[in-house]
Formats: sequence, structure tokens, C-alpha cells
Amino acid sequence: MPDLLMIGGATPAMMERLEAAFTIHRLADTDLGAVGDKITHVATNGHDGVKPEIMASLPNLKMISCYGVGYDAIDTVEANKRGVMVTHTPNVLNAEVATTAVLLMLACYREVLRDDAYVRSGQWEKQGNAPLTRSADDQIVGILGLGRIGQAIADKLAPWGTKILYHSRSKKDVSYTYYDNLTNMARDADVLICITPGGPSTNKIVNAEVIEALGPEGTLINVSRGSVVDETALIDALQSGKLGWAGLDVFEAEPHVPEALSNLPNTVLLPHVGSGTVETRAAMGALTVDNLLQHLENGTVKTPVPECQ
Ligand code: NAP
Ligand code: 8YV
Repeated sequence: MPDLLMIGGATPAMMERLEAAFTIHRLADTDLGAVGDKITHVATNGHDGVKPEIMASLPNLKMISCYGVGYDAIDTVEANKRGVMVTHTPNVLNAEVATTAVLLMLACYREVLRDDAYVRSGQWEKQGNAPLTRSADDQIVGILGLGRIGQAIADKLAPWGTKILYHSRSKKDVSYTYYDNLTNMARDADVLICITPGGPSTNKIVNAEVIEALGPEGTLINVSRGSVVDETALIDALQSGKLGWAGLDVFEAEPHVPEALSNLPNTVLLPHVGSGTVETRAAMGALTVDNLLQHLENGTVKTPVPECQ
């Protein structure tokens, strides 16, 4: 059987199918100096990716299958140079990640965490009704990255009477308002939802200027990658009142989350669970394995990353 290097975990359903087709080497238990030249396939995820030193120790690598749509942790330029196919899991997680973005937005607007604490601490009984919150209906939402998930977010927000603005590299054939300048969009929006890929081209594009343009009544939602937002500028703006609220699923140095963010009352923080339901992870896992097995069978794959198409 061909040899597969497993970086990170996999579900039991994925393992059952992989073990029937490959000899599995788990990165943590493997001496790549000894077996690296046998490895032809890698299964990894969007967080761990494939570190350059690992890729360099696999001279006969043919394919990398990523459990996740974002593949900024994999050097696709190097993979292409070496003729290594890279696949990911687009589309099967669009609705779930969109739900997470909307959930964060609603939690910020309706102060779900504050009010939950109000009930649990007995304050409701002692002090009476909780302070009022803001309505999430009829808001202006700017989507940074109107791709597959960005469109799913716009679809989920439609019943809330939301006006959609968007900024991406190119204008789309949609009825929403396009901005070629992110700061201008942030200035016109009540909420900015980030859902671009990570990597150098989006590194800290949500900077102090964009955050301040969103303003004291503004809400920033990030379900893309921590690298997209300047976290230091974000903390400063939340602490000083230059930004109203932030709902974050992703952080610069995951799983570390700065204490300053955890201490703020105007944040809602999730541990990178945008796609993290049993149903969606099963679909992502199935596609991750489908790509590997199809590549073994006939050298083709279902969902190559754009650079490998
Ligand atoms: P996609 O379909 O490729 O859409 C990406 C969008 O980002 C496109 O609209 C693209 O614009 C835009 N974009 C790319 N580079 C940009 C730049 N430099 N400036 C402005 N806009 C830029 O990707 P997707 O499937 O929606 O996924 C998007 C990302 O979400 C993933 O790469 C991943 O990082 C993140 N994600 C997070 C989670 C989570 O658990 N939190 C789960 C899944 C995905 P053009 O169309 O004009 O090129
Ligand atoms: C995954 C993600 O949790 O698909 C992505 O890009 O960020 C998430 O769905 C991540 O890839 C880790 O597996």
C-alpha cells in the first residue's frame, strides 16, 4: 500500500477509509529522515498545513489533501514547482461558516453573553430587567471577500432586511454595492464581516484606518483568518471606544488569544469553530478522503486548489 503522512487529526470515518488504502504514518510518531522518501500523499488541515521543512523531507510527494477550504498554511508555489497536487474542501462548509458569522453578529448586537451572565448570576432577580440592546435588523453589512462563503453570508442575512456592501479584488455580477476601497466601505457599514483567505495579500488589510472608519457604533466580525485583522489595532480600538464590538472566530496566534481581548466586555470569542459541526466536518472529511482515493486510482482529484487546476 502507498504511504500517507497524517498531519493533525482525522475523524474515525476518515481513518477507516484511509487505513484501507494507505499505510498511515502519523507525523508525531514518524522519523521523516527514515521514511520521508516513501511518502507519496499527505493529509493535513488548514491550521497545520505542511511546514516547509516537512515538504522538503518528502522527495516523492505527489499530493496534499487539506481538510479545510483555506490553504494559506501550505506553500502552493513550492508544491506547484515540484508537481505536487494540492486539494481543499470548498463549498461543503459554506452554509455552516455563514451561520457562524451571523451568530457572532447577532451575539454582539443582542449582547447574548452579557444577558446570559445576568440570568446566571441572579442579577435579574436582584436588580430587575437587563439593559436594552441594539436591534440587528435592517443593518448595513460590508462583506470583505464576496466569494463562496461571503455569498452564503449575504443569503443568510437577507431575511434580516440587511443592506449588503462588499469589497473584493474584482466586482461581481450581483445587486450589492461594490467598493474598490475597503476603508470607504467600512465607513458606510454598520458591520464589517471578514471572509477572505489568509496569506500575504490579505495580511492585516483590516488595519487601524479601516477599524476607525467602522467607528464607535461599528461591529467587526472575523471568520476568515487571524492574519487578516491587525489584532493590536483592534484591541486598541475596542479599549478606547473607537470601535464598538468584535465577534471573532479566528486569531493571529491560535490557539493563543490575547488576555486583553478576553477581558473586554464588547467581544464575543469563539475557538475557530466556523465549520465545527458534526455534519459539516463529516462532509469535509469525506471530501478530503475522496480526493486522496481518486488521486490513487487515476491521478485526478475532485477539488484542486486554484493554483493546481
Ligand atoms: P473564495 O470563494 O475563494 O472567496 C474568497 C473571497 O476573498 C473572494 O471574493 C476574493 O475576491 C476575496 N479576496 C481574496 N483576496 C483578496 C484581497 N487581497 N483583497 C480583497 N478581497 C480578496 O473562498 P471561500 O471558500 O469563501 O473561503 C474564504 C476563506 O474563509 C478561506 O480561505 C478561509 O481562510 C476562511 N474560512 C474560515 C473558516 C472558519 O472556520 N473560520 C472556515 C472556512 C473558511 P475575488 O473573487 O475578487 O478574487
Ligand atoms: C477548519 C477552516 O477548521 O476550512 C477552513 O479554512 O478554517 C476550517 O474549516 C480548518 O481548516 C482546520 O481544519
